[in-house]
Amino acid sequence: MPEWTLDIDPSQVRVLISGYQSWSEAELCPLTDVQAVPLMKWRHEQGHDPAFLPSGEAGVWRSHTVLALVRPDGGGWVGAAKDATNSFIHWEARADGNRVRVSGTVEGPEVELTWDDTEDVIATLEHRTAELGQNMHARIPAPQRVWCSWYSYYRDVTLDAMLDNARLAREHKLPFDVFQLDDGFQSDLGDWFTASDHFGGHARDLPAGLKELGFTAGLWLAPFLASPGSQLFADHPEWMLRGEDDKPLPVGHNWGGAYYALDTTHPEVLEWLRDLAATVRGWGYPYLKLDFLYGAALPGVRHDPSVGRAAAYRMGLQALRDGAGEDAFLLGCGAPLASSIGIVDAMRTGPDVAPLWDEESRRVWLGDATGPSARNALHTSLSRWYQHSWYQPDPDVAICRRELSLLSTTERHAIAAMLDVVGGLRASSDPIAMLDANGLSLLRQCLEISTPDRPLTLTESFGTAVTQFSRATF
Ligand code: 9PG
Repeated sequence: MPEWTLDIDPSQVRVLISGYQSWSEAELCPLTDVQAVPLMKWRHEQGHDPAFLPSGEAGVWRSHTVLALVRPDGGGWVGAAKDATNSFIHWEARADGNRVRVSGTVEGPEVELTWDDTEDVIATLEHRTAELGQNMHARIPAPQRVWCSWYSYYRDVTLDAMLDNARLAREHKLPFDVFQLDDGFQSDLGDWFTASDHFGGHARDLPAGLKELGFTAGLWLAPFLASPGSQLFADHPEWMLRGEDDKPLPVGHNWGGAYYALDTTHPEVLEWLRDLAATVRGWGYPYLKLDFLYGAALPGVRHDPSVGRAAAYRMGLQALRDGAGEDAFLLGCGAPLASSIGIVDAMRTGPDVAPLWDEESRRVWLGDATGPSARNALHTSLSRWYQHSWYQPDPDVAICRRELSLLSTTERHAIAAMLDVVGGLRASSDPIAMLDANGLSLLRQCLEISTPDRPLTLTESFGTAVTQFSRATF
């Protein structure tokens, strides 16, 4: 395990960490602070790597893939890795008296770690993460402008609501590329081919109508999950990732209870995943939002015990890519970040946006900043600006409506500004009928792709924006 001892007073240093998956916190904090760990243990898997949780000790910070220490003059140290294809990279920085100790550990096949002493942390982090992106053959297609059903209809989405919004978007000449149906169309988690009672049709009925209106059809799936009540689980209990007790491993709590994950080292599971992606592609969905992907990467007992969990994740993701086709647009979500480079086209880079600014009780008192809120989404996506060289970042939706929202005008504009700074995908979920003239004009602004969209070299002002949005200011 490579270790470094730095002769610097820990109180003079800030640490930039990146959490494990999309929803995990990324932040710039004083090294002497405490890295929060969710008090509710059932929240651990959903926002963290349970095998590498924050320690909860003051002055100890854990990060995935990259870690940076920043002095007040902007110089400092950057830890990164040359490859993350089949390995997880765990960094830890620890205040130790008048010094700081750093360690880097590789879980999986050995890969080369880099450790730079630099005058310019931002430039070095950009350089090292770009190198990682190149080594893993990052896919960085044109950014898409997406209407997504989740943040207004949630699980009650209907076929009619999708088509009504698409029609109105066309009438108002809103420049969306994709209309994406989210969670709620399917009968159960894992039972993607049968419709829910309320959807009012079948997911395969939607793409033709969208195409007529000039939009690409997008579909949400949580392809690695199965609920205990699903037909998928009843038919194939042997496909599940298991715990040491040989029972299917609960990998989170949502949809009213616990759910399981597929074991992506099982050849039949890989075949199922290829078939799933190919089938929905055949329905007319070339854009897929692949969610809750972390499930396949959790520690557990697998069909093929010789495959590490990072490699197991990658096999599952590759099967989806193979089924969807090279030209499909894949958006990762709830996904181990570096492990997805080269397979996904875009990645949700923060927790969900919500029509409220902050949920302080959960973030501060329960130690869980992975929950949905505009503040958590902004904060984390901004702290991951360098992931531009890994895929198109998706900082999640703008919220331009005034109805069904607790956001103030300033807060709505803060989200719009963040989307412009982060770049990548531009998305909205507002029912178009709810937007007045101001709402429509803000939405148009949010859908505008700035030129150049991706800051190839960071300007000073961008660095300042990241710093301003750091925890100290919030
Ligand atoms: C659909 C949603 C939307 C959304 C995704 C994801 O930790 N959690 O319990 C948790 C639940 C839902 C969630 C994220 C975390 O949202 O990010 O855009 O697709 O699923 O269910």
